[in-house]
Amino acid sequence: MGSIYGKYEEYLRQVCDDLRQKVEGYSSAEYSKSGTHISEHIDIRIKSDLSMREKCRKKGLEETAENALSAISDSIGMRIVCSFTDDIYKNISYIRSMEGCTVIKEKDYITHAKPNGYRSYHMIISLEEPFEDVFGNVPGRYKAEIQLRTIAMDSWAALEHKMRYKKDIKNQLLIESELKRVADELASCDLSMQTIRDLIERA
Ligand code: 0O2
Repeated sequence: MGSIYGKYEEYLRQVCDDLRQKVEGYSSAEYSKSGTHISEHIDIRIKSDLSMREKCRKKGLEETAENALSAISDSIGMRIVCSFTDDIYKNISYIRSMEGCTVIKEKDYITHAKPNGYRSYHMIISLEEPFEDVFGNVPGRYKAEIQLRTIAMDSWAALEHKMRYKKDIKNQLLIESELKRVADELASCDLSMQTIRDLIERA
């Protein structure tokens, strides 16, 4: 069986490169201006063929390139991890202003954390690119999901994600409430670290 992305796989790689260059370019420009890093690290990936097929099946969609690249929004996934909450919002403003970028959806799980304690800012964007998309348009449009988090939010999400796959364990409810407590404590630390940075900048 060939890749679900078919001939678009090559284009997806180029969209990833373009997005990475834009976001990293912004980071470098900010560093040159202020001497501080607006992001701690940036990851970008193309959803694997296997995961994309599984997602299509879960959503009751046929396993086609059209569905993978239009009905599903995270064939390209970027994560921007920042030291401070303010930096997340600076990156968001930059992404909104990027040339050829249209924001399709935003979810602020930082202001409105999920009930389990998950915090992150999610954006679904569409990028105009100089090659064909699944609808045959040139220039074409490609979707990407961007998750923006602090280091603390990222550590919590990584650990919680690992533990989510361990079913059939004892004390499930206690574990969930402890995870939520830790998420809230980390959020409080993020707030304190932001306040400390503001104090240092004002001093
Ligand atoms: P994976 O394996 O990480 O790719 P929607 O269709 O928009 O209503 P959806 O698709 O659940 O709802 O979107 P949402 O809530 O924006 O979540 C998308 C991604 O955010 C998830 O991708 C996770 O990566 C991450 N995420 C959301 N909630 C949680 C959470 O409670 N814990 C952790 N660790 N990550 C979370 P996938 O495709 O579900 O999973």
